[in-house]
Amino acid sequence: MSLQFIKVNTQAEKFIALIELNRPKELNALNRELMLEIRDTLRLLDDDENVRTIILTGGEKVFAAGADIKQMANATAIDMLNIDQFSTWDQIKKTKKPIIAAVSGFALGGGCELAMTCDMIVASETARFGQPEIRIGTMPGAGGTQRLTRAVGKTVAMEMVLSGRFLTATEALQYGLVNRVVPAELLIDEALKLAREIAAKSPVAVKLAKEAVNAAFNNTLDEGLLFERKNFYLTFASEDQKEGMAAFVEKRTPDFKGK
Ligand code: DAK
Repeated sequence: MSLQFIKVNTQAEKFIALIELNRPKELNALNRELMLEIRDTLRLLDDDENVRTIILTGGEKVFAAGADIKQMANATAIDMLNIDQFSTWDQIKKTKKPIIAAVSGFALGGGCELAMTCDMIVASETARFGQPEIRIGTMPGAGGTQRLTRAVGKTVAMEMVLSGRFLTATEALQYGLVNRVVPAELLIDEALKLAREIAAKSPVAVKLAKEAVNAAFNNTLDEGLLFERKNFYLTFASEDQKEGMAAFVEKRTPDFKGK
């Protein structure tokens, strides 16, 4: 697959794939073509048994400055409906393997939403998170009123969405939007460290556990607990569960195969 707006590296480290947004002059503005490249790449990586964890990153100055305003500026509501960009975003959400966003600089609008669609966020000290759509006469359209509110709570989300105020990395950490904040030069190392930790676990259990955590957002507690229980039972159908528990008993490191 030839890629124009992103770079993909599956060789940097065993079991880890790195996707880098690559539209630096436009501050990684998320045009439709870039989003399609992300969608298609994630589909491929999700099917690739040599990949267990995915890192999504941007540049040092900017993770992504949002959807491409120039591409959207003259669109009608019906254009937006027909283009149906949501199906592209839905594919990101459907990815079974964990995705870590490594964010440096601006993550704004669709950029913030893209980071929040990932499963975890490692941020550099320079990261800035915002939903500034209100400044250009619109509002978030890809989760900025929903995922952000669940992450940081109503009052902070309301301020960000209605005033366009950005959060610093420290604030994002304080409000629970990101997992950790590190110096910019350590961002990828830190994301790799987290990815490595996850990639060393059973890929079967990781997928089932990710699904169960996500179920907490869409279900009542009882439904979520039932979903969790079924996935827990399912791990006992895997060789990895036998290997993991045998390794514990034998006091050795488990060798998970994803079977
Ligand atoms: N789109 C297009 N071009 C952008 C851009 C963007 N979002 N952000 C920056 N650029 C371009 C600038 O126009 C400029 O291009 P040239 O003038 O050089 O041709 C170049 O990148 C450098 O930008 P600046 O000169 O502005 O750089 P500064 O360092 O001065 O400022 C900034 C950086 C990030 C603060 C500023 O560029 C900025 O405010 N950018 C816009 C941020 C923003 O409003 N983002 C929200 C966009 S709306 C949906 C999914 C998602 C969305 C909607 C629907 N569906 C699934 C349907 C999301 C919507 C949005 O994100």
